[in-house]
Amino acid sequence: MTKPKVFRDENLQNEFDKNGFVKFHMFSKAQVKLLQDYYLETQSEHETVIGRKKFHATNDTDNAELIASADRFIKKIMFEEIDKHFYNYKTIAANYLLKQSSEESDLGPHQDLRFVDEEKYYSFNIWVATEPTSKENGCLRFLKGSHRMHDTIRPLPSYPWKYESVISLIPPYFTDITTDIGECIILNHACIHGSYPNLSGHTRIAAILAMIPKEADIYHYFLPDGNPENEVEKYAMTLGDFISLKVGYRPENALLIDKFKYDFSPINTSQFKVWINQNMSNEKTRMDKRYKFIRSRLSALVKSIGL
Ligand SMILES: O=C(O)CCC(=O)C(=O)O
Repeated sequence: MTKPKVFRDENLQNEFDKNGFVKFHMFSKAQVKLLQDYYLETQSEHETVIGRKKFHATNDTDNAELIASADRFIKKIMFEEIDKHFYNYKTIAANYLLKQSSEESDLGPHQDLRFVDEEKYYSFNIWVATEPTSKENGCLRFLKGSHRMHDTIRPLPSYPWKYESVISLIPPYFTDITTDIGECIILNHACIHGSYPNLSGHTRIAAILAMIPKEADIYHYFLPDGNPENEVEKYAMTLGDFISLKVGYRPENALLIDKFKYDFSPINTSQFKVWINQNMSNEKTRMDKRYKFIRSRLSALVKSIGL
């Protein structure tokens, strides 16, 4: 089934549909500076969580006033540009994402929460950093096309992740996406992605805005703890419900519209390898060549020292 389009530029839409992410220039230096200044003004309120998290978001603070005000500010700046690039969309919530300079700020392979019926729609983030990003300060990395691998429900507060069983096999197939000032990455929440640890010596700041196609309904999936049958609760959400949502708790005022048992069984290694072979021939060839190169260098080294 064809999913509704949201990009005005057909090439960007096609790349996003194929890979699960796309990068392009969207913001001016002045807009990026405003996003940075707002963060710096609210830094101490954001950093109340850094004792326990080196990668953190505005939402993690549980400070309803800060969450609402950051949401308004990021949207104000992003709305100056969004309609030039997108149509037929609606927005969910905006947040800052902060990577403290620490080995512990690494973000391993994951998918984001699910907000819509993904058989018909998709949800995505506009992600923009306030400085150029690279491997050194924690740029994003993607498993190209992985949003099309399997249907997955990704509820809160936690769930058995379908790809946990193959998580260590994923990073070699990641594609790193660096960005310049003003470039944004549009990422499908179902695409497997991660980011490097930030080792730059200062905090990497990014702002995100979550969006969905206009006709999609917004849901929140909740998997209560101590629930061996994995019965998922599905809530119809308003934007206000998201702003007041406390991580780990049911939404307070949203309507429960469905309860269903879901099969969270993990993918196995051979299924993953089949998918990689079918979908990532370029990356696989690159890895095979690298492996052969390293093997030949090692054997030359062994010969040269007469072992
Ligand atoms: O900002 C990052 O380093 C990671 C972003 C991310 O995982 C996300 O937006 O879902």
